[in-house]
Amino acid sequence: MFEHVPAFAGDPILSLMETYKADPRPEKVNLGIGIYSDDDGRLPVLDSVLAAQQQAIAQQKGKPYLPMEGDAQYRAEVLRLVLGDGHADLTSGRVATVQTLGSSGGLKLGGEFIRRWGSGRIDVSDPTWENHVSLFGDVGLAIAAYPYYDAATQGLRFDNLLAHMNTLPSGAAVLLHACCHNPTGVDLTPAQWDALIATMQARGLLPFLDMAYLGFGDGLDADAYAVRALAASGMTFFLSLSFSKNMSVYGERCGALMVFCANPEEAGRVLGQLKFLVRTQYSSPPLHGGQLVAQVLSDPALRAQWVGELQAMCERMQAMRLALARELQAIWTEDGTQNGGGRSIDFLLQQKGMFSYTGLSAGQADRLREEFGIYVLRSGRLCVAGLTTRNVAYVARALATVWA
Ligand code: PLP
Ligand code: TYF
Repeated sequence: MFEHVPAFAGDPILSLMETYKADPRPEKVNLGIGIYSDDDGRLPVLDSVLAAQQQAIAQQKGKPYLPMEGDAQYRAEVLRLVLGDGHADLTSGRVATVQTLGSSGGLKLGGEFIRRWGSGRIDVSDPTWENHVSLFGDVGLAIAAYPYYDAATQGLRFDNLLAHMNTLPSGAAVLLHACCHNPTGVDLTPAQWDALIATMQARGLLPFLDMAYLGFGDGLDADAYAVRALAASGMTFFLSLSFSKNMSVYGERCGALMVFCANPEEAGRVLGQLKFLVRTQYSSPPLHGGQLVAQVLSDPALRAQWVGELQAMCERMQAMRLALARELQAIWTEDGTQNGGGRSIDFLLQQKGMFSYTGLSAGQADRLREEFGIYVLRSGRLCVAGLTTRNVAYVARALATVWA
């Protein structure tokens, strides 16, 4: 019956993870997938999340279905997190919020809404997270790329980006990474966000923010700059949020889709259509993870504990960026090539979030994997959160070798 079904080629990132798992070499290092591990190479359960879990078990209230749109407290808390206490849009009623299965779920739901009720087109950054293209393409949106990363300067092609916005038809959606751009780690400055928002507003575009790394850049408030600036502009926009990384709850599938509408009446209709999409796909989100997130965010003591743990994760990633840069410098000093023959590693310290976009070619990434058991994406994306005090010197040595 299914002779005609083609084989799935596999997701490039998840397939690399499988290859890593099957690799028998004890010295192997996983810098492919975007997962934070501690200095012992383990995936942490945050103490704040564990405390919330213990409370949830102690107060066991049964396992009812959640509403289609998710838990009310969870939805209120995610909005308070991204907007900050006291923000007018916490009570304006113009935001339609749905608890989703991670940001992946929020992107898919938002993408489907845009196909049905929006322009049917979305532009994504060049480059972007590979799954943006698969996911929006599968929904049936027309996808194009806007200029973003400049390999020559390891910075942003901001003028080209703005110029591209001015070519888009009114209503076109634009996927933007709210902070800690995946894969490049190159973000807009607040002034650039302001200019971009003004351009998108003048053009009548629909911004769609993807926020998978809130708190992994410059802190919770600074990382929310784009959301708050868009909210202040009064524009209609989408925001898909993830707690996978910043609460280390990957498999719990905790996210949210927020649609900032023109007014409460419109938000009510948008929420209704989102609920229809949810009802016809999975009916309601899972209970457990969202309970933990809502508890951490609403209990002041747990929230403070979480903020501290988030900061510690950031400090560890920063320390690993620095350690890798120092190890490379030491190797290059020792072999007399001075900066690896003019190769700048400033990017290691400048790029934000979990990833470093190294400039490694696909062939060099293959060599790292084959010769050293070091797994990075073939785009050259390296997850700094997989570096540890134990493996960083080994990784530096391997990088220097494939770069030589
Ligand atoms: N968006 C971006 C840019 C990501 O990097 C990721 C995860 O790596 C996601 C969305 C999806 O994360 P999740 O579905 O776990 O929330
Ligand atoms: O490393 C990345 O960019 C992601 C990670 O269900 C990921 O692709 C893996 C599984 C998943 C969501 C995101």
